[in-house]
This record gives sequence, C-alpha cells and structure tokens, in this order.
Amino acid sequence: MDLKERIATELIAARERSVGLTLEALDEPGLVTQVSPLMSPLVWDLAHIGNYEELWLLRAAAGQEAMRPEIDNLYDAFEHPRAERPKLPLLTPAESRAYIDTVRNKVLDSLEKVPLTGGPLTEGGFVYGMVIQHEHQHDETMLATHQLRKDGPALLDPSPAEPPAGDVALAGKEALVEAGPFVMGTSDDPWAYDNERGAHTVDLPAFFIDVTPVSNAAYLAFMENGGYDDPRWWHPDGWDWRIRSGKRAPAFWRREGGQWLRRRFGRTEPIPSAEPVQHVCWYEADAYARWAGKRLPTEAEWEKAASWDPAAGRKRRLPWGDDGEHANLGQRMMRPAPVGSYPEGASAYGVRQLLGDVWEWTSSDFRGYPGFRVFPYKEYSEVFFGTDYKVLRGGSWATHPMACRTTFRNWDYPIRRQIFAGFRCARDV
Ligand code: AVJ
Ligand code: FE
Repeated sequence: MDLKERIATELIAARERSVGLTLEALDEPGLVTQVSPLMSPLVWDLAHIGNYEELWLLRAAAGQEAMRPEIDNLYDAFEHPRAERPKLPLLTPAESRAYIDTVRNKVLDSLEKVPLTGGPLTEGGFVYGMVIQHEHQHDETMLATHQLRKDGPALLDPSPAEPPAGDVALAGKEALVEAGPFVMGTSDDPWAYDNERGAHTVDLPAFFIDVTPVSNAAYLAFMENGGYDDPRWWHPDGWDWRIRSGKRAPAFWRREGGQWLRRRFGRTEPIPSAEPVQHVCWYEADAYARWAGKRLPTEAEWEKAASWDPAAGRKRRLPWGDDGEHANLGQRMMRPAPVGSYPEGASAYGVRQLLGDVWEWTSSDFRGYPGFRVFPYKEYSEVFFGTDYKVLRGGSWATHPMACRTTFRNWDYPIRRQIFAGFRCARDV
C-alpha cells in the first residue's frame, strides 16, 4: 500500500470508530448531555474532530478557505474549558455529521493533490498522521466518557475479543535493567509528536522494574492493609487529595455484601483479580508503590525498559521490535488483559504489557526534551510543560496502535482517575 492509500485507509478506520462511539451509540439527548464536568458532551468531540481535520488538512495542508469560520471558536479547546462546553451553541448531532462528512470528502479529494514532500508539515504525511492520531485520541476520551455514564450503554461492542490467559505467577516479579546509556525519544519516526523529539542519550543507574502492571489483587492487598488510612505512604499533596476527596478505592469500585464490585460500561461485576488495576490517580499509584517498598519508574526508566535492545545497542519502536502487534490495543477487548499476558510482547529486558492494557503513571513531570521545538503548534504539548502534569506511558486497551509506541508521551493531572490508567513499580538496585 502506498502512503496516500494508507492515509486514506486509516482516516476511514478512525471515523468508523468515532461514529460508533457517538451517532450509533446514543440518541440525541445522550449526545448533547454532559455526564461529567471533566468531559465534553460527545457531540462536541465529534465536531471538534472534524474542525481539527478542516484546520490542518484542508486549510494548512491543502491551502483551502475556511468552510465555517464562525464555528472555529466553539471547537477550540483553549477557548472553552470542558465544563462550559454544553452551554455553547454547538452544532446538533445531525449538523455535526453533515459537517464532518463534508470535511472528510474534501480531505479525500485533496489528498490526491497534496504532495507529501517539500515541507515539514506534509513531509512523510506528518500532518495526516497527526490528524489520524488526534481522532483516535478523542475516541479514547469518548470511551472514558461512556465509562462515566451510570446507565451504560452496557456494551459498545456486541462481541469483544476474549482476553488471553495471563500468568499471575509473574505479578510482582522484577526485571533488572543494567546501568548505562540509552537513546530516549526519536528523531526519525515520521509521525511522532514534537514532545517525543529529538533522540537524545540518557545515562541511567541500574534499576529494577516490575515485569507486569500492578493487578487488582495486589492493589486490594494495599487497600485491605489500611493503605488509604496511612499518611506514611502518601505524597503530602496526595494525602490532601485523599482526605478532601474521601476516596478509598479506585474509581468505579464499590463495596457490597462484603465484596468489592466494579462498574464497567453500565454493568456491575466482581473485581477481576488478575486484571491490571485501572482508574487510579497518580497519588494512589505513588502511595501503593511506597507501601510496596518501591516507587514509580521515571519516564526515562520506563522508556529504557520498553525500547532499549542492549545486545543490538539500538532502540525499538515497540517493545518486541519495530513492527507487529503483541499487545491489547485498539478497543477490541474492551478491558485490560490479565497480568502476565503476551509473552511475545516482552521487551528486550523481559518486561511485559508495556504497550496496551493500562496507561502507566510515571514519577516524571511533563517537560520538553533538550532542544525542544514546537511543531506544528504550541497547544499540543508545550503549553502543558511544567510541574502540573505527570507523564503516562504505554497506552491502554482503548488506545489505537497508531497512537501508541515506546516514545509516545501522555500526560494528565495527578488527581485524574477517569482515564484508563494504572501503573507498575520500580526500585533502585
Ligand atoms: C495527549 C491525551 C493529553 O486529550 O488533552 C486531543 C490529546 N490534544 N486534542 C488531550 C489531544 C488535542 C491530549 N492528550
Ligand atoms: Fe482535540
């Protein structure tokens, strides 16, 4: 398949999922209602996806005029925080559909004419990759919105793929990553974001990192050992959060008849003990790690464990190599796979499930790499640099493979729990 065919195929695949999560999943009131002030009404995400595509693929790449300049402001994430989006005069679901369809048809027409060389924006199809990844990122966000709905829908997919068996014997096991330099970030991945660039050498002391993410069973042991009541384990700001919020379990968990249950897309089920814990915030992950006598990995440690091939002295794009897929990604399973799954997906250090299943909190703040340069706009990453956000790595079961690689960086506030995030631990040697 040539590059333009691949771009068209990926654009179409992303749209199928966006429509499945919105117009095909809910009626009009469901699409325009806000389920949580943390999230947009889904109809906002849908038209925002189209507006971003218009901005970058029709105006910037193909040099076309704005189709509806009056709506740009409504769908600019920086003009209107999520909490105020339901009060905006948004396009209706039907108008949104008509708008995104028109944009898409023009994009597919203009793709024939736009050269994928000659400037950094279109070189190697970068801006198309950016827009495809953007749509997939919103698809994951929209799924998190569905998870927040009390009434479902119970199943967004009639027959999700069956999870693999896993290997709980690996829970809590550690891999040793020897001291020495590795290459962090990338300068040659054509669709990488500015925050992943450029490749630079980082020299790390030796460390241990868990072979699997922390399971629900392990997290429950922390809870039952009084983890939520003991300030010794908590970051001072984390203890403030713990007291102020009153939380004593991951989001969507509740206790009933002496048993912990969780709500998953409108259905309630017993806690699956071998599944990686998800919907914990950074403060909870940090507290668990201290209780376990460990700590969260830095993002450099995570990336070295995930990508470095010490025998070859080179970096891998994916933990298991440069292509193929040995991970639970792309909303196929609709849940994390049990810990110890995907032996073929292990990194060179034998670490499993680094991509997929759950986003993994790291101890690191979100900052630019040495020599960081904004590309192509500062609101993707640069405006978030500083000490407010913690980095998450690896993608979840809800992340599309196009938006997931060993260099990909995600970030969120340390109190956020609606994302599909868990963690693994590390420790000094
Ligand atoms: C990279 C997931 C933090 O959702 O805020 C979507 C991705 N940027 N639209 C976000 C994004 C612009 C971003 N995260
Ligand atoms: Fe966006």
